[in-house]
Amino acid sequence: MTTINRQVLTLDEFTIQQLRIFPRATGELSNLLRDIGLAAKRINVEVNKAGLVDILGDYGSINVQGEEVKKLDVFANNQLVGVLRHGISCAGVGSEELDEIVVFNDVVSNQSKYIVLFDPLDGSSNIDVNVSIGTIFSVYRRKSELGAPCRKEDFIQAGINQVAAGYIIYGSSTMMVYATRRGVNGFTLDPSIGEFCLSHPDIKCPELGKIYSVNHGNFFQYDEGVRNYITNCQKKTSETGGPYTQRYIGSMVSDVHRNLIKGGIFMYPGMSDMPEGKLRLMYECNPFAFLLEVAGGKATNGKTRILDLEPAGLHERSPFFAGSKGMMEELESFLKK
Ligand code: P6P
Repeated sequence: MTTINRQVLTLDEFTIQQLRIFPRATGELSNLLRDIGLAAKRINVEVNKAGLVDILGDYGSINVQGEEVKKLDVFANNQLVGVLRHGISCAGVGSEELDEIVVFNDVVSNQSKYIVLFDPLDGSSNIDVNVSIGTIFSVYRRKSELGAPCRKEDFIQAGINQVAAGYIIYGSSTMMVYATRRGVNGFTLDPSIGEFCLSHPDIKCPELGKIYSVNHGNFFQYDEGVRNYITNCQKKTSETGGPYTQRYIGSMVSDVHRNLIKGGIFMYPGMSDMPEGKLRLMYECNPFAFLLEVAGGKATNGKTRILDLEPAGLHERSPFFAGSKGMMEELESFLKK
């Protein structure tokens, strides 16, 4: 009797299963998430070859297929724009790579009720040292009327309005993790079948943790409350036993993913010469804040809940503190002093 492989749900099967639970759903969001998964699979192929670029030809050169080899973040951006433009669920996109929004403005796209913001390849400076990097995305329902092209105000919305948000981490394995209001689920790419398979159902961020993530190189540029909290992390044993440990990869997707799974706090504070910090509100802070809150964590700018911040533009920055609820509350007690 041959044993049949344990049946695991693929991303497609999972999103369709969710549709069966909500018969009134149009399926647009499920289609959109599958489109992002398709773009991620194509990006994954190129990211995995990154080390070979010198062999295959430098960026900007012409490869054996006669195509120009693009910088990976430009390639990733083009994959996401292309798949979403040719899908049936997205009216337009905003990208870390593009100054302005891209309005798809065709009959089908204009009828689509969603818009997507993304950082196509966050941490791409880590590629040439083979550190894990990622794609971060954020989905909103448009505010403008269906049938007309989407507009800038469809993109400038507070994070609390997000319908879905998530990331793909191109690491030792490639995972797509996304949240809707129903929960956070993680899918690991099975290269043998080329499908994302449900590997981490209903992810919850542990309420307490032992990991704190921050760039110590900027320590003396942080506010006093932040410095006092970091010093506290170095002194105290965590409630979960043992001293805190410092883990910082310098790739947001990798650092936040680890802390989501294991428990921990990630900080990119404002600094004396960059009071708003480095991370972008619309396509780095908001998606992770939404996902972490659905998973039971918290995310603030040090004063205000990230999801309550009213953005003024596509590319504004925000200080970012996020992770385990208990650790965030401990941080807040230091920031209030
Ligand atoms: P620093 C990568 O460039 C990035 O945008 C995030 O992925 C990462 O968390 C942060 O910058 C690291 O910045 O200043 O600590 O190198």
